[in-house]
Amino acid sequence: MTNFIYLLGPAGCGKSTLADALATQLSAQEVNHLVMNLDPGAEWLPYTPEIDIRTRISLQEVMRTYRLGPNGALVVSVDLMVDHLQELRELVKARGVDYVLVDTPGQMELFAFRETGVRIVRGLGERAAILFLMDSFFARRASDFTSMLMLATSVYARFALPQLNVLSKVDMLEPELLERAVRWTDDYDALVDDLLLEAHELKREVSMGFFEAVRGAGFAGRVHPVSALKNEGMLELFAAIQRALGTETELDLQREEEQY
Ligand SMILES: Nc1nc2c(ncn2[C@@H]2O[C@H](COP(=O)(O)OP(=O)(O)O)[C@@H](O)[C@H]2O)c(=O)[nH]1
Ligand SMILES: [Mg+2]
Repeated sequence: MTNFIYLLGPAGCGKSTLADALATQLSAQEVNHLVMNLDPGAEWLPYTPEIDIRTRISLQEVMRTYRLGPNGALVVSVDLMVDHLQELRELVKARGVDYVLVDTPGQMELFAFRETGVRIVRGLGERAAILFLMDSFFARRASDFTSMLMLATSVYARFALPQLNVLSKVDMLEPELLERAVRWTDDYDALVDDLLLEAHELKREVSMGFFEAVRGAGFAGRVHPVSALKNEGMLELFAAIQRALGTETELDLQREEEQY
């Protein structure tokens, strides 16, 4: 059965770059996969998608037809994707791959917070997981990090699928800050301690509210640090994906054991 892995996260958090790096990892492990681009507005991609929504929906054409600017046209383009669902499903089926890496629109709200996203995810196949990317830029301050966890939680609430939170671009983060961010998700007390140190009172209060919501939802778990640029953390991330989907094989388990 085909497993769909959706890469989701705010604009510029590194979805497309990670899709490329993860695809390289799967090739190295000889895992049968393909990459699908569902961003109709992508001007350039770091990989060549086997299935590409841009060959079916043209942003320029939508702008002309509906007399819209680029932002409005993007909203319409994403909504139009639903009409291509059947076709996408057949394309995937014909390829018979084990994994489909799905790159989603640069602006996550178009996909994550519109009905279209949920319909596409439900319609493509039931074996699916979400990678929610949090840019390392937001791991510099406990309040920013908590806001990202809140966003991750709201995505989780919408899709209700196995979800891994990925800390992207860790090559941009000093080792001690990376360690601290991972600790925040291992031990929420550490996160609360740092939240309480925030100078801005209103921010502190709002962040504590977010934190309670995140803890209440109870899914967030440990962040998975990666650098798509430096190809770091890919093996571990794929192992975590397999665990989340329950698709790990004996060989994978062996490989993981060798890692430690
Ligand atoms: N330093 C660093 N930059 C990255 C990494 N991944 C992506 N980027 C950069 O972040 C920017 C946005 O990446 P992109 O994959 O297009 O983000 P998307 O909008 O989420 O698809 C690009 O300039 C990438 O080169 C990474 O692991 N490390
Ligand atoms: Mg992208």
